[in-house]
Amino acid sequence: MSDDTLVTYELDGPVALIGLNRPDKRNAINDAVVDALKAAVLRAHDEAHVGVLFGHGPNFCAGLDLAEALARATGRIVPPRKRKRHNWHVVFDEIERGPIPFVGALHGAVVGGGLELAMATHVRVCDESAFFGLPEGQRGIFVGGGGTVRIQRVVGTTVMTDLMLTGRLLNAAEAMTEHVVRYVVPTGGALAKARELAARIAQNTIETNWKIVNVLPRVQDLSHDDGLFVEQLNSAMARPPEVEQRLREFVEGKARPLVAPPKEVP
Ligand code: 1HE
Repeated sequence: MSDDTLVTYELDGPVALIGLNRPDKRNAINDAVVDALKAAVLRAHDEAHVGVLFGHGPNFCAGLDLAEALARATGRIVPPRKRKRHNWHVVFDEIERGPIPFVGALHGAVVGGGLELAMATHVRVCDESAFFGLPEGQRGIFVGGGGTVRIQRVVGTTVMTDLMLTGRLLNAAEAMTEHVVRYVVPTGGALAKARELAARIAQNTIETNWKIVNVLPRVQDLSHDDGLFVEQLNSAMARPPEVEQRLREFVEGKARPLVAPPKEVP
């Protein structure tokens, strides 16, 4: 069951807009939020070509709900009798390795589990208000939303260890340097930029988008030989008819031009 007030869902043409909606608690993630997020993500898989994930209010997400974590630590929430796969892992994997790409629109706090969630999205935009960190060390806990895998692979062990041991926060520019985000925009502009990027991504074929988000992370984990083999299998997969149409459009000079690079070199 999911609570659709905790996570909003809106379809804008081919783009699903999914918003964490618990601003009074800085969009901290409790079990009900994870369930609602899962429902929204699965709905987007069925209805949309691209998803945008954002936070309502002044923050993206303050991570794990520490009040619920305390209730669990003190036995007020009884753990399930069977050890199931961690629900965060299940949902974040649905985002990262599902059928459609996700764009993350980040602002304010993007910390702890909030950063882990953000890193499950494929293209990440932040505004200048955003700050990033892993305060788990200060709370006496450890990352549990896939951060050891997703964050460490992007920023490297040195940076992640520093973030976790010292509790250091990164600003937007530093997050850009560490590849946590790919776009930085003025404060208040992250969602608009994410929607612009999502609309552009939605113009790719569904098939290519699926390959980009599913083949790349898996090949990253393979040897050189196995990676090339998987690449060959995927590029030789049966192509839907729209591929021929797109190739023809280019050959006949009717294709959309490539996106122009910025004029100024940063
Ligand atoms: C929360 C949470 C939360 C806020 N769980 N309730 N995450 C953290 O260690 C970050 C904890 N949060 C903060 O450091 C700050 O709240 C913020 C920097 C994000 C925002 O500061 P601020 O001044 O805007 O808000 P606030 O006054 O600190 O909090 C407002 C309310 O949100 C307050 O509740 P209220 O009922 O007293 O109004 C806070 O208690 C509540 N709140 N953050 C629960 N996280 C699967 S492993 C993942 C492990 C982790 O994510 S560890 C990192 C957890």
